[in-house]
Amino acid sequence: MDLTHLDWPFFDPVHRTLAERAVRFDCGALLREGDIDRRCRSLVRTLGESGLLRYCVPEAHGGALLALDSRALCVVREALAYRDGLADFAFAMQGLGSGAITLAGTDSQRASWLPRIACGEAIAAFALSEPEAGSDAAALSTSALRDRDGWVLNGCKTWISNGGIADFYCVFARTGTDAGSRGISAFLVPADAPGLAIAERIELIAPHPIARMELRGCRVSTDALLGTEGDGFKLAMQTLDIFRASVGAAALGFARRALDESIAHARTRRMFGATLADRELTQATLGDMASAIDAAALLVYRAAWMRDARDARGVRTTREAAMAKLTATESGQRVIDAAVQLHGGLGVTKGSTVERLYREIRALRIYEGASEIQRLIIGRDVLQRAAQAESPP
Ligand code: COS
Repeated sequence: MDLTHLDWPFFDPVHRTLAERAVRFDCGALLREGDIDRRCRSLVRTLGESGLLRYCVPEAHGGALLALDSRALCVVREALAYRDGLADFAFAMQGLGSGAITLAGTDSQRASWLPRIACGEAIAAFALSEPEAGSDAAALSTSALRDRDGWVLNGCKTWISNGGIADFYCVFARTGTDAGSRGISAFLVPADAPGLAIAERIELIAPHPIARMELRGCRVSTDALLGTEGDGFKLAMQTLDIFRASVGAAALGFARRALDESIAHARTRRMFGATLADRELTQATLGDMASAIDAAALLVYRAAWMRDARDARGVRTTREAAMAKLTATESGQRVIDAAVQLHGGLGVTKGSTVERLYREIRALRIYEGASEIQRLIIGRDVLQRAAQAESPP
C-alpha cells in the first residue's frame, strides 16, 4: 500500500512506523477458517497478539500511546481495510465498543476491561441503535430503572456489531423522564448479565457478526453506570466524534485497494490492440480515482490531527469528523464503482477483489451516522457559525 501520504504534516514518526507495522499484519488464513464468529474471534486475538489493539486504549490501561490517538486509529484502519474488511471491523469495534470506557469510565471500569480489550482477550460492542431509533439516536426507548442494588434494563437494541460474540455491551438507555437527548445514560453490560439475550443474528452483504438483542429485566450492578447519569447521549456523540473519522479511513483503505487493483488490471488487459492503460479514457478514470482518494485522505487526516491537537483543550471536532466520514465514504463508493466498471465482467464476478470491495464499502455510508446525518451536522454547524459571526458573544 502506498504510504507516501504519511509525509504530510499531520503525522508524527510514530504514525509512520505504525502504518508500516499495520500494513504487514497478515490475516490470510484467519479469513478462511470457520464461520464468521470464529473468524472474528481469531482476528481479535491475533490483532491483540500483534500489538495493534493497544492503539484502541490509553497507555495507563495497556495501550501503546498516552491517550487515544485518532491518527493512530485511522492509520491502522486504513491499512487493515486495504487488506480485508473483516480485519478492519475486528479492530474498529474494539475501539468503538470500549471508547466510552476510555472517555468516561471509572478507574475500576477501565482496569477491568481496557487491558483485556488491548490484548484481544475480551470483545467489545457499542449498543446505541434501536428498531425505532437509528439516525434519531435521541429517540431511544430502552429504559434503565434504579432499584435497591443496581439497575434493571428493558428494551431492544439492533444492528449491534459484535452482537453474539462480545464479552460486554456499552448500552445506552433512558434513566430519566425527560424526552430526547436528556435523560439518557450509558451502562457497561456484561454479555452474561441475566436478562440479556441475542434475539436474532442479521446477515449482511459483507458479513460480520451483528445482531438484535433484547434486554428483559436485565439486571446490572450500581457500578455498571458509565459516566454521569443523564450524560449518555453526549458520551455516545463524543465516542462517535472519534470513530467517525476512522470510518473515513477504512473507506480510504478500500478505495486505495480498488485503485491498485485497477492499475494492475489496466496495465495487462488488452483491448482493441492496446492495453486499457494506453487508453485516455482509462487514464482519466484513474486520474479521477487518485484525486478522490487524496481529497478524502486530506479530510480524514485533518479531522484526526485536529482531534488529537484539540481534545486536550476540550474543543469539539464534530464538524471535521462528519466531513471526513461523509467525503471519504461517498467518494470511496464512487472510486470502487469505477474499479468495478474498469474490470468489466470480472468486476461483478463473485470472489474477485473489486466485487468484495463493492460490497464492503456500502455499509460505511450508513453505520455510525448515515451520510444524511453527516450532512445535517455540517449544515447545522455552518448556520450556527454564520449566526455567531453576525452577533458575536
Ligand atoms: N459532543 C458532545 N455533545 C454533543 C455532541 C458531540 N459531538 N453532539 C451533540 N451534543 C449535545 C448537544 O450539545 C446537546 O446538548 P444540550 O442539550 O446540553 O444543548 C445534546 O447533545 C443534543 O444535541 P442535538 O440537539 O444536536 O441532538 P439531536 O437529537 O438533534 O441529534 C444527531 C443530533 C442527528 C446528530 C444525532 O442523533 C446523531 O448523530 N445521529 C446518528 C446516530 C448514529 O450515528 N447512529 C449509529 C450508531 S453506531 S452504528
